Amino acid sequence: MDQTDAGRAAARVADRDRLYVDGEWVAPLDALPMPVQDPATEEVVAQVPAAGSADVDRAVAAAKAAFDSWAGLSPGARADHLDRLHAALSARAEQVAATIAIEVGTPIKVAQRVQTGLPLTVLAGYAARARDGFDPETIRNSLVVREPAGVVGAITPWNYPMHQVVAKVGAALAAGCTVVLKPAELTPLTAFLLFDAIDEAGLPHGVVNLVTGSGPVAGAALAAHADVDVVSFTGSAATGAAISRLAADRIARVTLELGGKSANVILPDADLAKAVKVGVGNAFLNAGQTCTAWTRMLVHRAAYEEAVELAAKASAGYVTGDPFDPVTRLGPLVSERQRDRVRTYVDKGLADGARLVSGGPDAPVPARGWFVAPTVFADVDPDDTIAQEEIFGPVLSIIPFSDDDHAVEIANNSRYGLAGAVWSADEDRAMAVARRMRTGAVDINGGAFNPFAPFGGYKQSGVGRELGEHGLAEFLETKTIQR
Ligand code: TXE
Repeated sequence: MDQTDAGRAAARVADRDRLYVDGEWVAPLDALPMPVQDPATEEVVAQVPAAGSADVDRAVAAAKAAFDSWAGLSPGARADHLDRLHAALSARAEQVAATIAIEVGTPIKVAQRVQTGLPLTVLAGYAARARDGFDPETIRNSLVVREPAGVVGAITPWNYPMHQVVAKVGAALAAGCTVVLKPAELTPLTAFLLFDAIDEAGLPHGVVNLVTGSGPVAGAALAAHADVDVVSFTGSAATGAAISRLAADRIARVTLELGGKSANVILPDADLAKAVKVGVGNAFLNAGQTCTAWTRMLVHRAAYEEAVELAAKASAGYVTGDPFDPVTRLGPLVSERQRDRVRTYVDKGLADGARLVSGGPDAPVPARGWFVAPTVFADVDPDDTIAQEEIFGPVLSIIPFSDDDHAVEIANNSRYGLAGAVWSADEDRAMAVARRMRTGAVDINGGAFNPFAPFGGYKQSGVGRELGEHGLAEFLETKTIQR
């Protein structure tokens, strides 16, 4: 057994033929088997159920039946349950990271730190938050209380399969809601591990339920379900719009975390080497399959050619390969479809006349697995397809600007508004640019991601916020009691 086989073995991947409903692993009512593939080997590693609407109905009924007693528990008692879940999930951390490396293709070290460590931090945070309780507010003669919003339908994508699930489930449970989760069909194995932990932690029956299956069948049935009060979705803008339409007929609350095309603005007085290095790392994290990725690097003309050279060199230094090889920094794309999609964008960049400075269609990649070489384009027109559409692959576009106003104009020339960055030796100047960017988050000089601060988008990047107090608010109703 070589090193990569040993790494894969830690995931202990097996077929799963049950769903988790009403506190038990149950046989599906009308499921077909659905394959899960390892994008680095292209092999089918497991089969899981692709459930139909009858299974969604049964799971929603269980969540509805459990709601009153879960909502009626004290927040402290809910915190005890979340603490037990945190302990059970922590005990599986190594298995979770290896499973994510297998089904997403994330390099194992990133899978451990970002894909596994981060959700554990978020879950611990929500347990602690529930323990603090929800004190009523007094406004003149009124008492304003916050109450759980009801049954939550959570629909999640494949790029950060544990984090995106925990951001929803942790907040919903802390708030007193009950949940049905429909995870992405490409990465259901991570969700099964969470539910193994839920089962071990002994959460009350029906409080949290798992239905695996396709988006158009199980996902749509959940979003359209009359007894789902809140639909919490992360994924593409097109699917987010479809889900909003399904929820609109019954006026259900919808929160959407969608795509991005974030700008990394490097002002002329910035530490250029650092800004470019961190910027390339951000754009290529998880093979570029990150909604907040800074996929547009905006550089002042005075430093532009130097930045292009630095970025090309950094990109060429990325080792592409098996996620379980410790030297790998760039794994495969999650699926053959995603790989083909990214290749199409690279071809489009060339056809539109962008200057290829690293990677591209002819750069070598492993023969087996759905790889795309890390690719950097310079001289990208801000209106070009590769500067406008979310590619979701390791493709960086570098764009020159002439002054701060011009940088802001290019940064905001996007239908998205999820994240971004500004680099400058002058913090006031960076802050002024950050404030003008129409986006849900901006990092100044490499400020680190804060999992307790609100996360979400302007414009077509979404509706609502996740994480921290703002994320919790999406799962709470507000009631005014006059006295
Ligand atoms: O996403 P989908 P896909 C972007 C990224 C990527 C593109 C396509 O640009 O290249 O989307 O990815 C469920 N009713 N992001 O096709 O379709 C589906 O089963 C209800 C950005 O994989 O949005 C899965 O659970 N549910 C992003 C989830 O939606 C439906 C993360 C996401 O899948 C459904 C992922 C339907 N009709 C992709 N159709 C981010 N914001 O991080 C699908 N689903």
